[in-house]
Amino acid sequence: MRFPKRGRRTTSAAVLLTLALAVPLGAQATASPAADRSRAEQPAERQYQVTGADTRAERTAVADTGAAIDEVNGDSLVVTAGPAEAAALRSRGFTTKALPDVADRDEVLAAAPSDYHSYARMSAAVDTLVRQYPDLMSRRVIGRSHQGREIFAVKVSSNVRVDENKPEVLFTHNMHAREHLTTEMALYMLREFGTRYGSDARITRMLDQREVWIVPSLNPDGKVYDQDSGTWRNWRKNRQPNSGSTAIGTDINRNFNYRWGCCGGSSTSPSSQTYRGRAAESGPETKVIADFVRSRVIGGKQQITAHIDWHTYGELVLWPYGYTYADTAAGLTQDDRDAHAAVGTQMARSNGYRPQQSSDLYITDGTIGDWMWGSQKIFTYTFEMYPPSGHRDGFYPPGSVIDRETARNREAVLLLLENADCMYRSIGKAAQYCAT
Ligand code: 0X9
Ligand code: CA
Ligand code: ZN
Repeated sequence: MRFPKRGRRTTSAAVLLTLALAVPLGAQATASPAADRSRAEQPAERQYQVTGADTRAERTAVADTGAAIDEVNGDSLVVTAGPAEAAALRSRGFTTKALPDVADRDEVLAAAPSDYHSYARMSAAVDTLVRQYPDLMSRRVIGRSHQGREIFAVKVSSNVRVDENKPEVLFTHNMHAREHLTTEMALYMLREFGTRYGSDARITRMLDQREVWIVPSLNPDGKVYDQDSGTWRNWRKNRQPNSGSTAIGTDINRNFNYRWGCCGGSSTSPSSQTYRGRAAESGPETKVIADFVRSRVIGGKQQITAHIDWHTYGELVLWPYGYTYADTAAGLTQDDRDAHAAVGTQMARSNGYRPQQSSDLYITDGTIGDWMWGSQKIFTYTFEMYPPSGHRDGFYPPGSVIDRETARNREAVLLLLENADCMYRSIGKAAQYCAT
């Protein structure tokens, strides 16, 4: 990721003062708040361009150092790594080139933190929508983050106060802190459902026949940390301390309890971007969403049939598994794989993203997608939103793209909802799998 030069300096004296006050006392000896911050939290964490890795096996070797792969561009990758991961990359024969430093970010990024809803503004916007459409939307706190913030779900359906017998569809957003466009995607969907119910035939039908759950932020602590100081911090993980280490955070998307840590797709090191946590579901945010999904098993039957976990970036539609290169594996038959691929490909045709199995990128383990399918048999997709790999906007595109890039996924969302009553219809096997 390269950052556009913008001549704009947004760091006001007030912001600098706030930052200085937010820094732990022991770290205040040096002059620059940005330097203090990175010394106190994640020393010298930065993005690198890595060359020499052009196969999925080599990308998995890169990921195995504990670096987070942010981009795949042919034989060149962009990763976020600390010094240990960068050294490991070099010792394995990869070439690393440092990209512009995190501390300079506020001067060069196209997006200002105020271009995106903060957690507080997002929560207020959701409250307004729920008040505006009380028969269609309700908000429920499903648990709390490490720092005690509310993780909430919005249910959207006709007759919303009654738990009806309709296929349920789940959308989770912003598990990775810096992926702010995904929270905007949640707000877009809520606005679209609210304003079009009763006038748009497809939306009306879907909200009559499905119960939709939208979780706009799975990682409120990380979002606040990344956005609310006035300068972006390129933060990914949650904000949970790790005992025996000064490094903060667990990667929620390596912390789920299906083949957790099995396959070299996550790190045991707390300083890594892909730290898997001390145990599966050790991250409170992981447990909150897993408990919520388990709570949707009623009379022995999982009510949720389909799920999208929204991320940025790369413009991809991904399906399970991530822990293995194999197309089929335990609990994932050829028909399961084919139905995932059929609906995934349809959705990708509608938004222009690239459809593929998750492990085609690189091996990951303990992800939400592998757990959703492996443990709950919920059809599940990871969407990597705008921009495409190699684009300078990276995790922080300017606010001017939000409307276009959220509306771009309207059709994909409707396609998933329309298939959610019988995902196997997409491969012509409704009679075999969905007879009632
Ligand atoms: O590595 C990740 O967690 C995701 N990419 S991101 O750049 N947003 O961090 C991809 C996860 C895909 N894996 C599965 N769905 N199994
Ligand atoms: Ca129900
Ligand atoms: Zn992500």
